[in-house]
Amino acid sequence: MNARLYRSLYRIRRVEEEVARAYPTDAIKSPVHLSIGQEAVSVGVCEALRPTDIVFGTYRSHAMYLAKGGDLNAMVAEMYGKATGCARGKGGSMHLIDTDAGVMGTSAVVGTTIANAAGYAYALKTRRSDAVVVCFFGDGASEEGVFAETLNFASLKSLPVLFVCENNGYAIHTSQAKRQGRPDIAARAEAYGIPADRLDGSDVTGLLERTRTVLSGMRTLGGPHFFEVKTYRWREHVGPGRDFALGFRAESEAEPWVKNDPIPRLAALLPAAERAAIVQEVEAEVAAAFAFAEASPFPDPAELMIDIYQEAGNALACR
Ligand SMILES: Cc1ncc(C[n+]2csc(CCOP(=O)(O)OP(=O)(O)O)c2C)c(N)n1
Repeated sequence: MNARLYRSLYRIRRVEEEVARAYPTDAIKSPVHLSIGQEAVSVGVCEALRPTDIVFGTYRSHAMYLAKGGDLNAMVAEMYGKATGCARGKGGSMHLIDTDAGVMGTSAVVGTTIANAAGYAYALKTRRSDAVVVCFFGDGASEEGVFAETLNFASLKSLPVLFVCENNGYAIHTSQAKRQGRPDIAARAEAYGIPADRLDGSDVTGLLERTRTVLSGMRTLGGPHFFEVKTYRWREHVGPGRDFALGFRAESEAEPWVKNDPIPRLAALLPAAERAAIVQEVEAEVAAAFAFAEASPFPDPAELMIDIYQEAGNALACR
């Protein structure tokens, strides 16, 4: 299992480092919100999921998409605005989808997918499916009205949804302490009667084990669960760089998280040859994905009016 977790974490880290490298060349046609430093949350949780389980995420969801098995080539091509992208080049980094892998969607609008996830869980319950839905969102999203409304509804209807709040302590440049009267987000879930855990986002194995336990209960008994996972964003809110020079947070705050990075910690547990083989394989896969994106065509102009919403009265062009 260590090798599997290491591979998944290392792969996501390397993809995002390559995104950061490519970004200044303008090959990437959408803003990027990197998960670097937060990968273990997605990997720990998604490793416990079945292919038929469903995830919803935010604009910061490269890690979730890949951890759930989303197609790497299609993700990179999407960022490049190419026709081979997972949203045919129209959505960019913030709107990733791979329904075959159970990645239902991500959104630029803070909080949107919290309600989407509950809706999907409601449908699963109605169909008596034993699949579950996991919804990833940030601490800032917990300030949206839809958060409170959805927790209430999920509790009322006993929906099979695991809410995962990735609490990285910031919404853009504003710390949680400057935004929330009571920082204990898990307690808000408990107030709706939803059992909640407060977890460490650096502990990928602990996250995996806890998710497995919670999901086995959820598949048989139903009902929502809530994780508040403490984590830390290493890069700027949006873009490939660092933002410590802006003064809203100190680099010393990041240091313990960087020191506790699960990637080198897991690497140290693997035999050198096994680690080297994983690195070689991942490097080749990542390079191939960027080459695929580079070589892919841009969408045909005729695609502009396909798969979009139109005003009532006009035909909806849809595949
Ligand atoms: C409804 C809505 N309000 C405001 C914004 C602007 N906005 C974009 S990201 C963001 C911060 C959200 O922070 P958080 O939920 O903690 O997620 P993180 O970026 O830390 O992953 C805000 C306010 C938005 N995109 N959507």
